[in-house]
Amino acid sequence: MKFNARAHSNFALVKYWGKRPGASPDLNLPAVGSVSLTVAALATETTVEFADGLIRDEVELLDETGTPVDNLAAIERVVAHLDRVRAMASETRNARVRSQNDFPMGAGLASSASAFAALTLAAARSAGLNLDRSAASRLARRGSGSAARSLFGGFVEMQCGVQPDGSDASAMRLADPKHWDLNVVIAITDASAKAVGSTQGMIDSEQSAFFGAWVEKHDDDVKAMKQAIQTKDFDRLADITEHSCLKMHATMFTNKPGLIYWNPATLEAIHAVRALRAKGTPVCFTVDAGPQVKAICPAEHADSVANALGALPGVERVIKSTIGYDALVAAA
Ligand code: 2P0
Repeated sequence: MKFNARAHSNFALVKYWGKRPGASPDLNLPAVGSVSLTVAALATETTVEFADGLIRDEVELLDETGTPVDNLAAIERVVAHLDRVRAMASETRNARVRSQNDFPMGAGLASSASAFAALTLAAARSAGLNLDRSAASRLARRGSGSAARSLFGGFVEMQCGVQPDGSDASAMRLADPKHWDLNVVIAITDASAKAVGSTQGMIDSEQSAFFGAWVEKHDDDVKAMKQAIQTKDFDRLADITEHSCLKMHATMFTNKPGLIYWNPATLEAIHAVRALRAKGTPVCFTVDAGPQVKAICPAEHADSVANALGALPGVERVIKSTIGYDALVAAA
């Protein structure tokens, strides 16, 4: 059977950065938990069919214009994930995979989150597995840590877990998309693929002298963020979001050699967000493993935030998004 899945990207308010020490790389266990928002405007659609007569997996990755992406490392990551599904389902056949993002890949817009969430759902169903959301989230995590969160819409928590087999390291919904009408305004400052991927970036950051402090204080941020979401306390959400983002980047800056994903326009956009907030607009920023700035604000302020960020010289374009819903899968 052929299945098609669609999953949205997500941005962390409290970041995941770093792997659990000593854990198997294949389990991909995070060192810290995280809290994210699912992003409606960014999605991946993936079709998978395990079929007779294929001598190898046939993987076609398409960019937002429908052009095939020539990225061997990305294809190998997809095949490794298909191997996990095959092992779980006792499936011996190869698969045909077609996956398309509607946004730039590998540019700090969490393309691996939506991609591995969609691949997990489509591949699992095509192989005859009937996983609940929690099990699908754990499987998606092995493809990419942030993908575990993209199974769910709304406000999502990823728990880092303590079990050696990762059975408690999965994501769960904290609140429905309708709980709080926030928007994300994404300021694209450079859509090209980054030189250092997140996986390598976070492994390198573990050498930073600040990494221990990052892990030690992390649970406080997760707890405070969950309260801020529950009580819809925007000022608190803003403070924790910026704090978690800057702490994460501090572990990158203080690696040897330091990893700097930001460009001058990233910093311009950060200051522009802070200036808006100082003048009374409820808005905060976050930046992931790339140079794009994501501004988070109540929906009624999204147009003015988008206009302000779009007017900055180094901002190529802005994308406005509501909060996204659950990933979906259906027979194709
Ligand atoms: C996050 N990022 O919480 C953080 C913030 C980027 C910066 O999760 O190695 O691609 O595949 O598990 O999920 C990006 O890391 O890393 C990420 P892997 P992933 O969204």
